[in-house]
Parts: sequence; structure tokens; C-alpha cells
Amino acid sequence: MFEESVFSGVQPTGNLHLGNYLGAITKFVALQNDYKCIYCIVDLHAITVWQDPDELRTNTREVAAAFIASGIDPEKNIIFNQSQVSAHAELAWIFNCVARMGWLNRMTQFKEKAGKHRENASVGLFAYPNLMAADILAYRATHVPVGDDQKQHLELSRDIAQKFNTDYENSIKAAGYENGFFPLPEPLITGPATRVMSLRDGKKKMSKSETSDMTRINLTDDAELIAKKVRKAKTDPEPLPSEVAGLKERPEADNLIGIFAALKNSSKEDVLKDFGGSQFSAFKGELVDLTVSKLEPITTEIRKLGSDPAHLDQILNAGAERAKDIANPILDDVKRIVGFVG
Ligand code: AQP
Repeated sequence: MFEESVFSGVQPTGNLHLGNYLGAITKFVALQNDYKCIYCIVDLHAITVWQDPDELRTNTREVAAAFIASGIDPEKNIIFNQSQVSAHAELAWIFNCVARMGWLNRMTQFKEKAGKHRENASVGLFAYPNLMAADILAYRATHVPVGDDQKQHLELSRDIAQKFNTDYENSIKAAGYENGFFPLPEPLITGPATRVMSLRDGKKKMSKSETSDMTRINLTDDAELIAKKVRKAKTDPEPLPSEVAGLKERPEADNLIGIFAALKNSSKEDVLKDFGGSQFSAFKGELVDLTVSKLEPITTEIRKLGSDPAHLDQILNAGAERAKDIANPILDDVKRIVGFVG
């Protein structure tokens, strides 16, 4: 019914970390073999919280470099920054008028990010999920690889797509679409590290905005710093269990085993077959070696690509043109369906 395709985005809001890498970027790399993929650096989302303009430019190029260094082919896939394709913002406005206040009021990410200062949060931060729906649906994308933290936003995207299809049913049929205009995009949340947790608190998500750098492993960290962070990662006094069930109520152990499994492309079960009964000190040594061996080539490549910002800009500009070629005709149809003249 809908041609299968993949869309996902990453915010250029600071150093990318192991959570972004395992929860999202490794999935992006794997999917490029089977789908038409569009990977976006979502700078419009980034400014929902104030960003220093120079840092925003640097971070945007750094995410582009991280995509490419991780193995995403910019020729085969489309890589671009969101603000270059105005269809995202235009469709988001239409979705602001489709989504209901009650739906957005239920979004836990807004509650967490706005915290006690809700009245002071930007309107953009509140409406963020509508823009995310527009990002995906501007391409009528069917599959969205994301970390577990984005599940609720994905569900909202589906609700918006469904409501648009219903609200404009007759107009959509008149435009020649028999089965609704938008697909209901499916989240792809798979593997042992869909929610990588802070190294200092197994109940909190690893995050760019957490003040302590010791809570996360950044893609730009060198081997020495990775070793220090892993050595200091919070654990409990028990040896590692031999079964996954034994990780219950042990969030820090669960997190480190999940990271190891994801980096090794294996499962928690298999990792525990090797390490069940081990002390954390022995396991952490192996985790450092594995993390460094996976990240070091990527870090080196990010640095190399970062030394030529003009080349990265060329890639983003070319990607934006290809993205416009897909999104603009879809937006034109949406405008007609809604009843805009022109
Ligand atoms: N800890 C995580 N574990 C697994 N996946 C994660 N993702 C983020 N954190 C984790 C996934 O990475 C993709 C890009 O995320 P983002 O940059 O768009 O925004 P975010 O989720 O807000 O990331 P951060 O690091 O938590 O940023 P701040 O601190 O600004 O809130 C998404 O697919 C996300 O699921």
C-alpha cells in the first residue's frame, strides 16, 4: 500500500553518546541495506531549548560526521539537516491543528524536560512531537528506528496520521488516495540496548544534557577516558548472574550487560553465559576493551571528517535537495487535501 521507507533524526544538541549510538545510529547503519533511508539532523528540534548559534553549527556538522563515520553511506541514503527543508515546518503547522492539547499534555518527555519550570518552557518544546510527526510523514515514511525513549512520540505520530486520514477522508479520496494519505509509521525498537542508562545511575537514561560527563560515554572520548568512566561506573556488590532473570532489580548490572551485548552484536543471555559468576572488575576490563575497539575507528573518522566542514556542508546541502524532491510533492498534496488554494 505504502512504499516501505525509513526516517529517523538526531538532535545536534551536544556530544553524541553511546545511547544515541546503540539505540539509534547502529540501527540506521543496519537498515540501509534493506530500505530507502532518510537520516536527518533535527536542528529545528534542537532550538526548542536555547542553543548557542556557533555550537549549533559545530554540533550539526559533528552529527553528520558521526553518521558517516559509523557507516551510513551518504550517497545511498539521504543525510541532511532539517532546517534546509521547509516542508517539515509547514507540515508541522498543519499537524499543530490536527493534534489535540490533551494528547500533548500526556507526553512524558515534555514533563521531564520542562520540569518544575513548565510556564517558562518554550512553546516549541511542547509542540515538539507534532514536528516529529511532520518529519516522518513529510516523506510518508513507514518505519522509524529510535531508542525506547521515543516510543510515546511515535505513538503520537500514528495518532496524528490516523486523525488526518479520518478528518480529510473525502478530500483524500477525491485526490485519488483510496487507503488514506499517510501511513501509520512503525517504531523499530529492537536489540539489547534500546534504553542505555547513565553510568552513575541505572534508573536514569544516558543523556547529552546530564551535567556530569561521567554519566555517559561520548563518541569523541579517547580510550583513557572510556576506561576511566567504565571503571567508575556504578555497580552492586554481587557477582554477575548466569541468567537474564538475575538482572532484575539490578539496573546497573543490566545496563552494562546490555551495552556489552549490543556492542558485540549478541544477546544478554549469551553475554551472561560467558560472564555469569564473574566479579564486575573482570567484566569491566572486557567492556573497556570492547567499547574502545568499537568506538576508536569511529572517533578517528569523526575527527578526520570534522577537519573539513565544507565537505560536510556539501553532503548536507546535496541531501537536502534530494529530501526536498520527496517532501515537496507530498506537501503540495497535503495542501490541496486541506483546501489551500494555489
Ligand atoms: N540513552 C539512550 N538509549 C538508547 N537510545 C537513546 N537515544 C537517546 N538517548 C538514548 C536515541 O537516540 C536518538 C537521537 O536522540 P536525540 O538526540 O534526538 O534526543 P534525545 O532522545 O533527547 O537524546 P538525549 O541524549 O537524551 O538528549 P537530551 O539530553 O538533550 O535529552 C533517538 O532515537 C533516541 O531515542
